[in-house]
Amino acid sequence: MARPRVLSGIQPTADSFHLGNYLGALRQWVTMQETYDAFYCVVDLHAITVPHDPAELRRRSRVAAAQLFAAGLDPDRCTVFVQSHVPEHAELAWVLNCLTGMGEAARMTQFKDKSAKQGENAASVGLFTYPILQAADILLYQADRVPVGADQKQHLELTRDLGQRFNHRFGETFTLPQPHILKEVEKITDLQDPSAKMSKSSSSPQGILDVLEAPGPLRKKVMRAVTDTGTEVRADDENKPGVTNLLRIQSALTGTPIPELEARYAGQGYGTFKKDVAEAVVEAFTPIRERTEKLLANETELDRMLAVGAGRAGEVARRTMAMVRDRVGFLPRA
Ligand code: AQP
Repeated sequence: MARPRVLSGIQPTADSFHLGNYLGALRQWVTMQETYDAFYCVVDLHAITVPHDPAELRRRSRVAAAQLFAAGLDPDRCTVFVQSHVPEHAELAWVLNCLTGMGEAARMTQFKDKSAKQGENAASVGLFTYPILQAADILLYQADRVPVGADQKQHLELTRDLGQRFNHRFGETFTLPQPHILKEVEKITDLQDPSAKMSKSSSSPQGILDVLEAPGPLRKKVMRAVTDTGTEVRADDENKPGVTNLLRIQSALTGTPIPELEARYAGQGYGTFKKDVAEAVVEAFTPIRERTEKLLANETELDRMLAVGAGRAGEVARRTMAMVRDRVGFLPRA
């Protein structure tokens, strides 16, 4: 029997992925390559929905791809590619744009948040239609599952609605995807503001742990993470959101259940606990950083790996788009 298909993407909008990306997405990508027919992309088309510098985008796209391979994605087990190498993403997005209501798109909270930051009139139409491009990414590969963090739930619902609408109007074409969200790591929060998600665009440098960061600063940031005035290491989202976030991080990184961690640090205060969290982070990130540096040292080989991925992704994308063109009523090219 064919393996179920998985698709997920990540934006090349920073010089490094952060712990939220790693636990909420990347680590699951690595696990899922074993049991799924997995497609993972560096979504550079999404990255230009906000103002960008071309040279920086090129550099960050390679850094993103290198981190994916360094985190354990194996080109023999899954397909890793750059979104703009497969033009069908943009083509399908156009078709889906024409099926999306203005009000429907306007309800997307990520657009509201991001455009509020830029000033409503400064935000691009591309930022507005971002979720529709994301729907195209997913539907193009007929994905059964999409591993994401909690922030992407609403976009996944839109994807299902658009897929269903297309199927209803033009005949069965798309698989409707299910989100794949791990409850324990669906929202890693900012170390300085545990009410907000850890985020490259809105976290302060002290609030975010970067995968490519050196051990020294990583340790310092964890030690300075906001906790609360008590001393008890206990999971309690309401009263101890900072400690709870650190417990989630340590539990996810070491595979130790939270109650076991609570028992281990009983009566010890925050110091030892934070030190151990910092070590767990450094231990997880160091090999990824070292492998990323090696991969980036040979750009030709990295670009070749991405070309192989684009070749495989393109085959699937072309098959879906041929069907879409026909169903929509576009004239075949003689
Ligand atoms: N804090 C988080 N906790 C859990 N999962 C998270 N993800 C992001 N932040 C967290 C997941 O990472 C994947 C890649 O996301 P992206 O490239 O779309 O980046 P993002 O969501 O835009 O990440 P940021 O840091 O929040 O960037 P900005 O600030 O630009 O919006 C997704 O699966 C996401 O759920």
